Amino acid sequence: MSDVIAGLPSDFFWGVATSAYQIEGAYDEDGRTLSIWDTFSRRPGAVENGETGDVACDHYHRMPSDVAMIARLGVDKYRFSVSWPRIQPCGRGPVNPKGIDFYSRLVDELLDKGVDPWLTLYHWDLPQELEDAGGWPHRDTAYRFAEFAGLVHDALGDRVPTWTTLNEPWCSAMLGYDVGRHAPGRTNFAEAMRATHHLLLAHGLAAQELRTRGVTSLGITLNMGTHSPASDDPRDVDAARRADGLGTRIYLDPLVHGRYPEDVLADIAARGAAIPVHPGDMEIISTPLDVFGVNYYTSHVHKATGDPAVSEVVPQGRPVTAMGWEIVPEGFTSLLVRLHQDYGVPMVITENGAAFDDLDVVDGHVADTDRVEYLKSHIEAVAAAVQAGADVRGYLAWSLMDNFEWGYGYGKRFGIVRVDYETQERTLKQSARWFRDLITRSRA
Ligand code: IFM
Repeated sequence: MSDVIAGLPSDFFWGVATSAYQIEGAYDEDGRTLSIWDTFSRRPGAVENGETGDVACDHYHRMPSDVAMIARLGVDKYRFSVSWPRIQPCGRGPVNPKGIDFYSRLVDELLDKGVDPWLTLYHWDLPQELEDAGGWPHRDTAYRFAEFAGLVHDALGDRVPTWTTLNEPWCSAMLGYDVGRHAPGRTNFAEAMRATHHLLLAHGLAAQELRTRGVTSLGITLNMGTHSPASDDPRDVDAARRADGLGTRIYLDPLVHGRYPEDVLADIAARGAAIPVHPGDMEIISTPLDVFGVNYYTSHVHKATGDPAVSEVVPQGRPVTAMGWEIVPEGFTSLLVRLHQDYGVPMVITENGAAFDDLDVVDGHVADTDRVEYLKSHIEAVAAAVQAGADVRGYLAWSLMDNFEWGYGYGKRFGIVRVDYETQERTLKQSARWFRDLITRSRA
């Protein structure tokens, strides 16, 4: 056990994370309107078994007992997201009092139990009306988001110390508008590039809004891994460069250096698309960050195909999680060291974890030893990065509990707490107990 945390600073913090659509349910209660995920999940074939987030973990109704469970894990922080259509129905106009009240009570419960609230403003649940008006490819959506950020801060800013604007804009832009595997399910690369820029603009505008209101712990969360070439063949090297360009640098270069990378702009232009930059946008997007959130699950090795827009991901023969994602903890170390060297912003691991096949509860226990191993090896990888000089301040496990895993529905379980979706009973898995003990020992 001590090996895992050796090498981490004494003030390193620990937490668990969730997102609104994945756990709340209550999709049509108390004035909430539909989000793009409510619509998309009803599209035949979009989500396995036709599942939706209508009920999910019923967290909306079980919040106090869920917070008590979080507190029992001994974590410092709980990262959650707010549902835009619950707080500001239709994405415009005044706040819905019942919607914001839910989050106000959540924040109070957390503070009462000694857990710091960490609020993410957008984890993929765009109000459907804003999608109907053009969605993220439409510039106005960025301004609507900044307005939303201000409204949320008006209500919760006195009690929430840490604010993340967007979670994984790559998924919103690429999976939502290019690949079509996520809501809203469009398949148009040019729209995805417009969405990418407007998501970054939305982040920058919201960051400015929050800064003027005095927020001092502010950031964005990206999903990343390493991208290596399968061989020295220049075509494979180029395939890895492109994947890193569209996966990492297209976000971090504007955020930190205030410009898009030239090679990425050229790749985009070669595909007949463009980034719609207006004068002043890059200054807004590069509003300084206090904390940069890193979500890590796996890393990739790329081989070129005949199509420069598509690379083949070459399996390396490693063990995989239930998602089919290879387990590559050393990629985590390399990624964090590289991010530190190239961008130099203090980092927090805002998500890391794994889905493994569902295990039954036996005598009150869920023996998820594979998840314990995954978490252990990845926390060790973070410690190795810290030892190599990376500035990483904390680690939040994904996820607090099993939940709606987007296009996979409820079949993929990432929780350290098991959820029985029939009864909504929560059971701490072995991984939750292990994580709790790790936190206790790290304090000692
Ligand atoms: O469940 C998701 C989460 O919503 C965003 N990051 C990746 C997780 C696992 O796929």
